[in-house]
Amino acid sequence: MSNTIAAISTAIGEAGIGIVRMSGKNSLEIGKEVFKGINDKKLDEYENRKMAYGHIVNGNEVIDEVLIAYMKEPYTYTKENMVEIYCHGGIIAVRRVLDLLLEKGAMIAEPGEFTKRAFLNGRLDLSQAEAVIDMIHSKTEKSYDIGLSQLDGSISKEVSDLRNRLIGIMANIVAEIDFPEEDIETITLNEIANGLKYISERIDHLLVNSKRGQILRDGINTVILGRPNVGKSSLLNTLSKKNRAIVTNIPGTTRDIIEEYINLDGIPLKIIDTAGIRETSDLVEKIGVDLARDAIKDANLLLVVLDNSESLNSEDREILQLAKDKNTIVIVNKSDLENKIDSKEIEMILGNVKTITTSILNNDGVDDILDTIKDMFFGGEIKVESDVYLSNVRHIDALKRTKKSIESALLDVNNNVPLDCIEVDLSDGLEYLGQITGESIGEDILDKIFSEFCLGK
Ligand SMILES: Nc1nc2c(ncn2[C@@H]2O[C@H](COP(=O)(O)OP(=O)(O)OP(=O)(O)O)[C@@H](O)[C@H]2O)c(=O)[nH]1
Ligand SMILES: [Mg+2]
Repeated sequence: MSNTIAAISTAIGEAGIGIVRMSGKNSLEIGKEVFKGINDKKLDEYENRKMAYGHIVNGNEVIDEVLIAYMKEPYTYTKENMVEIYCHGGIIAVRRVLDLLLEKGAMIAEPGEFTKRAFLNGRLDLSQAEAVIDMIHSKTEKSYDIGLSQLDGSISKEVSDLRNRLIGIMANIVAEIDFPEEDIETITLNEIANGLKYISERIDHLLVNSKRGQILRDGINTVILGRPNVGKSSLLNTLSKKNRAIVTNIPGTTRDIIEEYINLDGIPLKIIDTAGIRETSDLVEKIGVDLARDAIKDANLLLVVLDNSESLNSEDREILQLAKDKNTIVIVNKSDLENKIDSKEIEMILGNVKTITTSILNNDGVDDILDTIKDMFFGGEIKVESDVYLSNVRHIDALKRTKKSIESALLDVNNNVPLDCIEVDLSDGLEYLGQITGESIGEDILDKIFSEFCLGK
Protein backbone atom coordinates (compact mmCIF):
# COMPACT_ATOMS: atom_id res chain seq x y z
CA MET A 1 0.00 0.00 0.00
CA SER A 2 3.02 2.28 0.06
CA ASN A 3 2.69 3.22 -3.59
CA THR A 4 0.40 5.78 -5.13
CA ILE A 5 -2.35 4.47 -7.38
CA ALA A 6 -4.39 6.11 -10.13
CA ALA A 7 -7.35 5.14 -12.28
CA ILE A 8 -10.18 6.50 -14.37
CA SER A 9 -13.20 6.36 -12.08
CA THR A 10 -16.00 7.18 -14.49
CA ALA A 11 -17.34 4.91 -17.21
CA ILE A 12 -15.39 5.06 -20.45
CA GLY A 13 -17.48 6.60 -23.21
CA GLU A 14 -18.79 9.88 -24.51
CA ALA A 15 -19.79 12.08 -21.60
CA GLY A 16 -19.55 15.64 -20.31
CA ILE A 17 -16.82 14.98 -17.80
CA GLY A 18 -14.58 12.13 -16.76
CA ILE A 19 -12.89 11.72 -13.40
CA VAL A 20 -9.37 10.45 -12.82
CA ARG A 21 -8.36 9.82 -9.26
CA MET A 22 -5.24 9.13 -7.38
CA SER A 23 -4.57 7.85 -3.86
CA GLY A 24 -1.39 7.40 -1.84
CA LYS A 25 1.50 9.20 -0.25
CA ASN A 26 2.73 10.97 -3.39
CA SER A 27 -0.65 12.04 -4.77
CA LEU A 28 -0.18 15.64 -3.81
CA GLU A 29 3.41 15.73 -5.13
CA ILE A 30 2.34 14.29 -8.47
CA GLY A 31 -0.68 16.61 -8.53
CA LYS A 32 1.62 19.60 -8.00
CA GLU A 33 3.78 18.50 -10.87
CA VAL A 34 1.00 18.12 -13.43
CA PHE A 35 -1.38 20.94 -12.47
CA LYS A 36 -1.04 24.62 -13.28
CA GLY A 37 -3.66 26.99 -11.89
CA ILE A 38 -4.35 30.57 -12.89
CA ASN A 39 -1.19 32.68 -12.66
CA ASP A 40 0.81 29.47 -12.37
CA LYS A 41 -0.62 28.75 -8.95
CA LYS A 42 0.44 25.34 -7.64
CA LEU A 43 -2.00 22.75 -6.36
CA ASP A 44 -0.89 22.95 -2.73
CA GLU A 45 -1.45 26.70 -2.71
CA TYR A 46 -5.18 26.00 -2.92
CA GLU A 47 -7.17 25.00 0.11
CA ASN A 48 -7.55 21.35 1.08
CA ARG A 49 -10.84 19.85 -0.30
CA LYS A 50 -11.61 22.90 -2.44
CA MET A 51 -12.07 22.67 -6.16
CA ALA A 52 -9.48 24.54 -8.24
CA TYR A 53 -9.59 25.51 -11.90
CA GLY A 54 -6.62 25.20 -14.25
CA HIS A 55 -4.80 22.94 -16.68
CA ILE A 56 -3.12 19.58 -16.59
CA VAL A 57 0.27 20.08 -18.18
CA ASN A 58 3.27 18.01 -19.09
CA GLY A 59 6.03 20.59 -19.02
CA ASN A 60 4.86 23.17 -21.54
CA GLU A 61 2.35 20.90 -23.21
CA VAL A 62 -1.28 21.41 -22.16
CA ILE A 63 -3.09 18.08 -21.72
CA ASP A 64 -6.57 19.27 -20.68
CA GLU A 65 -8.51 22.05 -19.04
CA VAL A 66 -9.75 20.72 -15.69
CA LEU A 67 -11.15 21.17 -12.25
CA ILE A 68 -9.10 19.50 -9.55
CA ALA A 69 -9.24 18.92 -5.80
CA TYR A 70 -6.78 17.44 -3.35
CA MET A 71 -7.87 15.89 -0.10
CA LYS A 72 -5.44 15.34 2.74
CA GLU A 73 -5.39 12.12 4.76
CA PRO A 74 -7.04 10.80 6.84
CA TYR A 75 -10.42 12.29 5.89
CA THR A 76 -10.69 10.71 2.46
CA TYR A 77 -12.28 7.61 0.91
CA THR A 78 -9.05 5.62 1.29
CA LYS A 79 -7.77 7.49 4.38
CA GLU A 80 -4.76 8.39 2.22
CA ASN A 81 -3.88 11.60 0.38
CA MET A 82 -6.08 11.79 -2.68
CA VAL A 83 -6.37 13.92 -5.79
CA GLU A 84 -9.37 13.98 -8.09
CA ILE A 85 -9.19 15.49 -11.55
CA TYR A 86 -12.37 16.39 -13.43
CA CYS A 87 -11.40 16.48 -17.08
CA HIS A 88 -13.34 16.39 -20.31
CA GLY A 89 -15.28 13.21 -20.93
CA GLY A 90 -14.76 10.78 -23.75
CA ILE A 91 -11.96 8.29 -24.03
CA ILE A 92 -9.05 10.56 -25.00
CA ALA A 93 -8.86 13.20 -22.24
CA VAL A 94 -9.12 10.82 -19.29
CA ARG A 95 -6.66 8.43 -20.89
CA ARG A 96 -4.12 11.22 -21.48
CA VAL A 97 -4.40 12.49 -17.93
CA LEU A 98 -4.09 8.98 -16.51
CA ASP A 99 -1.04 8.26 -18.70
CA LEU A 100 0.62 11.40 -17.42
CA LEU A 101 0.03 10.44 -13.78
CA LEU A 102 1.51 7.03 -14.48
CA GLU A 103 4.49 8.65 -16.18
CA LYS A 104 5.03 10.78 -13.07
CA GLY A 105 5.19 7.74 -10.82
CA ALA A 106 1.67 6.59 -9.99
CA MET A 107 0.82 2.91 -10.48
CA ILE A 108 -2.35 1.87 -12.26
CA ALA A 109 -4.93 0.80 -9.65
CA GLU A 110 -6.33 -2.73 -9.63
CA PRO A 111 -10.12 -3.07 -9.79
CA GLY A 112 -11.49 -2.15 -6.38
CA GLU A 113 -8.12 -1.06 -5.05
CA PHE A 114 -9.35 2.29 -3.70
CA THR A 115 -12.05 0.50 -1.70
CA LYS A 116 -9.60 -2.22 -0.66
CA ARG A 117 -7.38 0.51 0.79
CA ALA A 118 -10.39 2.02 2.53
CA PHE A 119 -10.96 -1.39 4.11
CA LEU A 120 -7.32 -2.07 5.00
CA ASN A 121 -6.98 1.41 6.48
CA GLY A 122 -10.04 0.80 8.63
CA ARG A 123 -12.47 3.26 7.07
CA LEU A 124 -14.93 0.56 6.02
CA ASP A 125 -15.35 -2.99 7.21
CA LEU A 126 -15.62 -5.77 4.67
CA SER A 127 -19.42 -5.91 4.68
CA GLN A 128 -19.49 -2.18 3.89
CA ALA A 129 -16.91 -2.52 1.14
CA GLU A 130 -18.98 -5.30 -0.42
CA ALA A 131 -22.06 -3.09 -0.18
CA VAL A 132 -20.25 -0.62 -2.41
CA ILE A 133 -19.89 -3.30 -5.11
CA ASP A 134 -23.55 -4.19 -4.76
CA MET A 135 -24.61 -0.57 -5.13
CA ILE A 136 -22.58 -0.17 -8.28
CA HIS A 137 -23.99 -3.39 -9.72
CA SER A 138 -27.57 -2.91 -8.61
CA LYS A 139 -30.24 -2.77 -11.26
CA THR A 140 -33.23 -1.71 -9.19
CA GLU A 141 -34.08 0.79 -6.46
CA LYS A 142 -34.59 -1.85 -3.80
CA SER A 143 -31.26 -3.57 -4.34
CA TYR A 144 -29.59 -0.17 -4.23
CA ASP A 145 -31.36 0.65 -0.95
CA ILE A 146 -30.10 -2.58 0.59
CA GLY A 147 -26.54 -1.72 -0.44
CA LEU A 148 -26.94 1.76 0.98
CA SER A 149 -28.15 0.50 4.35
CA GLN A 150 -25.28 -2.01 4.48
CA LEU A 151 -22.79 0.73 3.62
CA ASP A 152 -24.27 2.71 6.47
CA GLY A 153 -23.28 -0.20 8.72
CA SER A 154 -26.50 -2.15 9.20
CA ILE A 155 -24.63 -5.47 9.03
CA SER A 156 -21.58 -4.13 10.85
CA LYS A 157 -23.63 -3.03 13.86
CA GLU A 158 -25.48 -6.33 14.07
CA VAL A 159 -22.36 -8.46 13.73
CA SER A 160 -20.42 -6.36 16.19
CA ASP A 161 -23.21 -6.70 18.75
CA LEU A 162 -23.25 -10.48 18.33
CA ARG A 163 -19.46 -10.61 18.54
CA ASN A 164 -19.42 -8.58 21.74
CA ARG A 165 -21.99 -10.84 23.34
CA LEU A 166 -20.02 -13.91 22.32
CA ILE A 167 -16.75 -12.45 23.55
CA GLY A 168 -18.43 -11.63 26.88
CA ILE A 169 -19.55 -15.23 27.32
CA MET A 170 -16.16 -16.55 26.30
CA ALA A 171 -14.29 -14.26 28.69
CA ASN A 172 -16.28 -15.68 31.57
CA ILE A 173 -15.70 -19.24 30.45
CA VAL A 174 -11.96 -18.64 30.09
CA ALA A 175 -11.85 -17.08 33.57
CA GLU A 176 -13.61 -20.13 34.97
CA ILE A 177 -11.18 -22.51 33.20
CA ASP A 178 -8.07 -20.57 34.21
CA PHE A 179 -8.98 -19.80 37.81
CA PRO A 180 -11.41 -22.49 38.87
CA GLU A 181 -10.66 -22.14 42.60
CA GLU A 182 -10.74 -18.40 42.78
CA ASP A 183 -13.79 -16.83 44.15
CA ILE A 184 -14.44 -14.57 41.19
CA GLU A 185 -17.93 -13.96 40.02
CA THR A 186 -18.47 -16.24 37.06
CA ILE A 187 -21.57 -16.88 35.06
CA THR A 188 -23.54 -20.01 35.63
CA LEU A 189 -24.17 -22.57 32.90
CA ASN A 190 -27.70 -21.33 32.80
CA GLU A 191 -26.55 -17.83 31.98
CA ILE A 192 -24.25 -19.16 29.27
CA ALA A 193 -27.15 -21.07 27.75
CA ASN A 194 -29.38 -18.01 27.79
CA GLY A 195 -26.72 -15.84 26.19
CA LEU A 196 -26.15 -18.38 23.45
CA LYS A 197 -29.86 -18.83 22.88
CA TYR A 198 -30.26 -15.11 22.35
CA ILE A 199 -27.44 -15.10 19.78
CA SER A 200 -28.88 -18.13 18.03
CA GLU A 201 -32.35 -16.57 17.78
CA ARG A 202 -30.93 -13.34 16.46
CA ILE A 203 -29.05 -15.30 13.78
CA ASP A 204 -32.25 -17.15 12.87
CA HIS A 205 -33.99 -13.85 12.33
CA LEU A 206 -31.15 -12.60 10.14
CA LEU A 207 -31.20 -15.79 8.09
CA VAL A 208 -34.95 -15.59 7.54
CA ASN A 209 -34.55 -11.98 6.41
CA SER A 210 -31.65 -12.90 4.19
CA LYS A 211 -33.97 -14.86 1.90
CA ARG A 212 -35.69 -11.57 1.13
CA GLY A 213 -32.37 -9.78 1.07
CA GLN A 214 -30.99 -12.11 -1.56
CA ILE A 215 -34.08 -11.75 -3.68
CA LEU A 216 -33.95 -7.98 -3.36
CA ARG A 217 -30.35 -8.04 -4.49
CA ASP A 218 -30.30 -10.75 -7.14
CA GLY A 219 -33.93 -10.78 -8.15
CA ILE A 220 -36.48 -13.54 -8.47
CA ASN A 221 -35.19 -16.18 -10.81
CA THR A 222 -38.33 -17.10 -12.72
CA VAL A 223 -38.51 -19.95 -15.22
CA ILE A 224 -41.36 -20.35 -17.70
CA LEU A 225 -42.08 -24.01 -18.37
CA GLY A 226 -44.60 -25.86 -20.49
CA ARG A 227 -44.99 -28.11 -23.47
CA PRO A 228 -44.51 -26.65 -26.97
CA ASN A 229 -46.92 -24.03 -28.30
CA VAL A 230 -48.75 -23.19 -25.08
CA GLY A 231 -47.63 -19.54 -25.16
CA LYS A 232 -44.40 -19.40 -23.08
CA SER A 233 -42.57 -17.03 -25.38
CA SER A 234 -45.70 -14.91 -25.75
CA LEU A 235 -45.69 -14.62 -21.95
CA LEU A 236 -42.05 -13.54 -21.87
CA ASN A 237 -42.71 -10.92 -24.53
CA THR A 238 -45.76 -9.57 -22.75
CA LEU A 239 -44.10 -9.38 -19.35
CA SER A 240 -40.95 -7.74 -20.69
CA LYS A 241 -42.93 -5.54 -23.09
CA LYS A 242 -40.46 -6.46 -25.81
CA ASN A 243 -40.49 -8.68 -28.84
CA ARG A 244 -37.72 -10.67 -27.31
CA ALA A 245 -38.57 -14.25 -28.25
CA ILE A 246 -39.86 -15.59 -31.54
CA VAL A 247 -43.51 -16.58 -31.38
CA THR A 248 -45.06 -18.84 -34.03
CA ASN A 249 -47.77 -21.46 -34.10
CA ILE A 250 -45.14 -24.11 -34.88
CA PRO A 251 -44.51 -26.29 -31.81
CA GLY A 252 -40.81 -26.30 -30.93
CA THR A 253 -40.09 -22.70 -31.91
CA THR A 254 -37.94 -21.83 -28.89
CA ARG A 255 -34.84 -23.96 -28.57
CA ASP A 256 -32.54 -21.87 -26.45
CA ILE A 257 -32.79 -20.27 -23.05
CA ILE A 258 -33.90 -16.64 -23.38
CA GLU A 259 -33.53 -14.26 -20.43
CA GLU A 260 -35.02 -10.88 -19.70
CA TYR A 261 -35.07 -8.68 -16.59
CA ILE A 262 -38.14 -6.76 -15.62
CA ASN A 263 -38.52 -4.35 -12.74
CA LEU A 264 -41.30 -5.43 -10.41
CA ASP A 265 -41.80 -2.49 -8.00
CA GLY A 266 -38.06 -2.13 -7.60
CA ILE A 267 -37.29 -5.83 -7.46
CA PRO A 268 -35.49 -7.45 -10.37
CA LEU A 269 -37.52 -10.26 -11.88
CA LYS A 270 -35.34 -12.38 -14.12
CA ILE A 271 -37.56 -14.26 -16.54
CA ILE A 272 -36.27 -17.25 -18.43
CA ASP A 273 -38.15 -18.59 -21.42
CA THR A 274 -37.37 -22.19 -22.29
CA ALA A 275 -37.93 -24.71 -25.04
CA GLY A 276 -41.22 -26.57 -24.78
CA ILE A 277 -40.63 -29.80 -22.91
CA ARG A 278 -41.42 -32.88 -24.99
CA GLU A 279 -39.81 -36.05 -26.32
CA THR A 280 -38.11 -35.14 -29.56
CA SER A 281 -35.63 -36.64 -31.98
CA ASP A 282 -34.45 -33.23 -33.16
CA LEU A 283 -30.95 -32.85 -31.69
CA VAL A 284 -31.07 -29.06 -31.21
CA GLU A 285 -34.51 -29.14 -29.65
CA LYS A 286 -33.43 -31.99 -27.39
CA ILE A 287 -30.56 -29.88 -26.04
CA GLY A 288 -33.06 -27.05 -25.47
CA VAL A 289 -35.34 -29.38 -23.54
CA ASP A 290 -32.42 -30.48 -21.34
CA LEU A 291 -31.54 -26.82 -20.68
CA ALA A 292 -35.16 -26.19 -19.69
CA ARG A 293 -35.06 -29.04 -17.17
CA ASP A 294 -31.74 -27.74 -15.87
CA ALA A 295 -33.08 -24.22 -15.39
CA ILE A 296 -35.54 -25.53 -12.80
CA LYS A 297 -32.72 -26.18 -10.34
CA ASP A 298 -31.83 -22.52 -9.72
CA ALA A 299 -35.35 -21.18 -10.03
CA ASN A 300 -37.04 -19.24 -7.22
CA LEU A 301 -40.30 -19.43 -9.11
CA LEU A 302 -41.79 -21.58 -11.86
CA LEU A 303 -44.50 -20.36 -14.20
CA VAL A 304 -46.03 -23.49 -15.67
CA VAL A 305 -48.05 -22.63 -18.76
CA LEU A 306 -50.90 -24.86 -19.99
CA ASP A 307 -53.07 -24.51 -23.09
CA ASN A 308 -56.68 -24.14 -21.98
CA SER A 309 -57.99 -25.24 -25.37
CA GLU A 310 -56.59 -28.77 -25.09
CA SER A 311 -57.15 -31.24 -22.28
CA LEU A 312 -54.12 -32.14 -20.16
CA ASN A 313 -51.85 -34.64 -21.86
CA SER A 314 -49.00 -36.73 -20.52
CA GLU A 315 -46.45 -33.99 -21.27
CA ASP A 316 -48.41 -31.46 -19.23
CA ARG A 317 -48.67 -33.93 -16.39
CA GLU A 318 -44.96 -34.60 -16.43
CA ILE A 319 -44.23 -30.87 -16.32
CA LEU A 320 -46.62 -30.37 -13.43
CA GLN A 321 -44.77 -33.16 -11.64
CA LEU A 322 -41.49 -31.27 -12.15
CA ALA A 323 -43.07 -28.32 -10.35
CA LYS A 324 -43.93 -30.32 -7.24
CA ASP A 325 -42.51 -28.77 -4.04
CA LYS A 326 -41.42 -25.67 -5.94
CA ASN A 327 -42.77 -22.14 -5.78
CA THR A 328 -45.16 -22.42 -8.69
CA ILE A 329 -47.87 -20.48 -10.44
CA VAL A 330 -49.88 -22.40 -13.01
CA ILE A 331 -50.97 -20.27 -15.94
CA VAL A 332 -53.90 -21.60 -17.90
CA ASN A 333 -53.49 -19.71 -21.14
CA LYS A 334 -55.59 -19.16 -24.27
CA SER A 335 -58.77 -18.49 -22.28
CA ASP A 336 -60.16 -16.85 -25.43
CA LEU A 337 -60.58 -20.39 -26.79
CA GLU A 338 -62.96 -23.05 -25.57
CA ASN A 339 -61.98 -24.50 -22.16
CA LYS A 340 -60.98 -28.16 -22.13
CA ILE A 341 -58.93 -28.28 -18.93
CA ASP A 342 -60.40 -29.64 -15.73
CA SER A 343 -58.77 -27.74 -12.85
CA LYS A 344 -59.26 -30.78 -10.59
CA GLU A 345 -56.61 -32.56 -12.61
CA ILE A 346 -54.08 -29.83 -11.82
CA GLU A 347 -55.03 -30.00 -8.16
CA MET A 348 -54.53 -33.74 -8.16
CA ILE A 349 -50.86 -33.24 -8.99
CA LEU A 350 -49.99 -29.94 -7.34
CA GLY A 351 -52.60 -29.64 -4.63
CA ASN A 352 -53.60 -26.13 -3.70
CA VAL A 353 -51.40 -24.36 -6.25
CA LYS A 354 -51.98 -20.77 -7.41
CA THR A 355 -53.68 -20.88 -10.78
CA ILE A 356 -54.26 -17.92 -13.06
CA THR A 357 -56.30 -17.93 -16.24
CA THR A 358 -54.94 -15.77 -19.03
CA SER A 359 -55.33 -14.89 -22.62
CA ILE A 360 -51.93 -13.52 -23.42
CA LEU A 361 -53.18 -12.82 -26.93
CA ASN A 362 -55.72 -10.34 -25.49
CA ASN A 363 -53.49 -9.26 -22.58
CA ASP A 364 -56.04 -10.71 -20.14
CA GLY A 365 -54.87 -11.83 -16.70
CA VAL A 366 -51.24 -10.80 -17.14
CA ASP A 367 -51.39 -8.22 -14.31
CA ASP A 368 -52.76 -10.95 -12.03
CA ILE A 369 -49.53 -12.85 -12.57
CA LEU A 370 -47.43 -9.91 -11.42
CA ASP A 371 -49.66 -9.24 -8.39
CA THR A 372 -49.50 -12.89 -7.40
CA ILE A 373 -45.70 -12.87 -7.60
CA LYS A 374 -45.50 -9.78 -5.39
CA ASP A 375 -47.80 -11.37 -2.86
CA MET A 376 -45.97 -14.67 -2.90
CA PHE A 377 -42.56 -13.17 -2.23
CA PHE A 378 -43.25 -10.10 -0.19
CA GLY A 379 -46.83 -10.19 0.99
CA GLY A 380 -47.13 -6.45 0.56
CA GLU A 381 -44.58 -3.66 0.81
CA ILE A 382 -40.91 -4.04 1.66
CA LYS A 383 -39.21 -1.51 3.89
CA VAL A 384 -35.47 -1.96 3.66
CA GLU A 385 -34.63 0.68 6.23
CA SER A 386 -36.49 -0.91 9.14
CA ASP A 387 -34.51 -4.16 9.41
CA VAL A 388 -31.21 -5.81 8.55
CA TYR A 389 -31.15 -7.70 5.26
CA LEU A 390 -28.12 -9.78 4.50
CA SER A 391 -27.97 -10.31 0.77
CA ASN A 392 -24.46 -11.49 0.03
CA VAL A 393 -23.99 -15.28 -0.20
CA ARG A 394 -20.62 -15.03 1.51
CA HIS A 395 -22.14 -13.30 4.54
CA ILE A 396 -25.06 -15.70 4.70
CA ASP A 397 -22.76 -18.69 4.52
CA ALA A 398 -20.56 -17.34 7.35
CA LEU A 399 -23.65 -16.70 9.45
CA LYS A 400 -24.89 -20.26 8.90
CA ARG A 401 -21.54 -21.58 10.10
CA THR A 402 -21.69 -19.31 13.14
CA LYS A 403 -25.10 -20.71 13.91
CA LYS A 404 -23.80 -24.30 13.73
CA SER A 405 -21.01 -23.53 16.19
CA ILE A 406 -23.38 -21.82 18.60
CA GLU A 407 -25.86 -24.69 18.43
CA SER A 408 -23.13 -27.21 19.06
CA ALA A 409 -21.95 -25.19 22.09
CA LEU A 410 -25.52 -24.99 23.36
CA LEU A 411 -25.88 -28.75 23.11
CA ASP A 412 -22.65 -29.16 25.08
CA VAL A 413 -23.84 -26.77 27.78
CA ASN A 414 -27.05 -28.74 28.14
CA ASN A 415 -25.06 -31.97 28.39
CA ASN A 416 -22.66 -30.57 30.99
CA VAL A 417 -19.66 -31.05 28.73
CA PRO A 418 -16.43 -29.52 30.16
CA LEU A 419 -16.14 -25.79 29.61
CA ASP A 420 -13.00 -25.93 27.49
CA CYS A 421 -14.82 -27.99 24.84
CA ILE A 422 -17.55 -25.36 24.71
CA GLU A 423 -14.93 -22.69 24.36
CA VAL A 424 -13.63 -24.31 21.14
CA ASP A 425 -17.01 -24.08 19.43
CA LEU A 426 -17.45 -20.52 20.54
CA SER A 427 -14.13 -19.39 19.16
CA ASP A 428 -15.08 -21.03 15.85
CA GLY A 429 -18.31 -19.05 15.94
CA LEU A 430 -16.40 -15.87 16.63
CA GLU A 431 -14.09 -16.57 13.72
CA TYR A 432 -17.02 -17.06 11.31
CA LEU A 433 -18.69 -13.87 12.45
CA GLY A 434 -15.43 -12.05 11.91
CA GLN A 435 -15.35 -13.24 8.31
CA ILE A 436 -18.43 -11.15 7.57
CA THR A 437 -16.89 -7.88 8.62
CA GLY A 438 -13.35 -8.90 7.71
CA GLU A 439 -11.73 -9.23 11.15
CA SER A 440 -10.74 -12.77 10.29
CA ILE A 441 -10.26 -13.21 6.59
CA GLY A 442 -7.55 -14.63 4.33
CA GLU A 443 -5.62 -12.62 1.75
CA ASP A 444 -6.90 -14.84 -1.09
CA ILE A 445 -10.55 -14.20 -0.23
CA LEU A 446 -9.89 -10.48 -0.01
CA ASP A 447 -8.31 -10.49 -3.45
CA LYS A 448 -11.28 -12.36 -4.85
CA ILE A 449 -13.80 -9.98 -3.32
CA PHE A 450 -12.12 -6.83 -4.57
CA SER A 451 -11.44 -8.24 -8.03
CA GLU A 452 -15.20 -8.08 -8.62
CA PHE A 453 -15.12 -4.29 -8.40
CA CYS A 454 -14.93 -1.97 -11.37
CA LEU A 455 -11.77 -0.09 -12.16
CA GLY A 456 -11.38 3.19 -10.35
CA LYS A 457 -13.53 2.30 -7.31
N1 LIG B 1 -55.62 -18.02 -29.00
C1 LIG B 1 -54.53 -17.73 -28.32
N2 LIG B 1 -53.34 -17.98 -28.88
C2 LIG B 1 -52.23 -17.69 -28.17
C3 LIG B 1 -52.30 -17.15 -26.87
N3 LIG B 1 -51.04 -17.00 -26.42
C4 LIG B 1 -50.20 -17.42 -27.39
N4 LIG B 1 -50.92 -17.85 -28.46
C5 LIG B 1 -50.42 -18.39 -29.71
O1 LIG B 1 -49.87 -19.66 -29.51
C6 LIG B 1 -48.80 -19.91 -30.42
C7 LIG B 1 -47.58 -20.36 -29.69
O2 LIG B 1 -47.09 -19.32 -28.90
P1 LIG B 1 -45.60 -19.27 -28.34
O3 LIG B 1 -45.52 -18.14 -27.41
O4 LIG B 1 -44.62 -19.32 -29.46
O5 LIG B 1 -45.57 -20.65 -27.58
P2 LIG B 1 -44.34 -21.37 -26.85
O6 LIG B 1 -44.89 -22.03 -25.66
O7 LIG B 1 -43.24 -20.42 -26.65
O8 LIG B 1 -43.94 -22.46 -27.91
P3 LIG B 1 -42.53 -23.21 -28.12
O9 LIG B 1 -41.48 -22.18 -28.19
O10 LIG B 1 -42.73 -23.92 -29.40
O11 LIG B 1 -42.36 -24.13 -26.99
C8 LIG B 1 -48.62 -18.62 -31.20
O12 LIG B 1 -49.28 -18.73 -32.42
C9 LIG B 1 -49.28 -17.58 -30.30
O13 LIG B 1 -49.75 -16.47 -31.03
C10 LIG B 1 -53.60 -16.88 -26.33
O14 LIG B 1 -53.77 -16.40 -25.20
N5 LIG B 1 -54.67 -17.20 -27.09
MG1 LIG C 1 -41.34 -20.41 -27.32
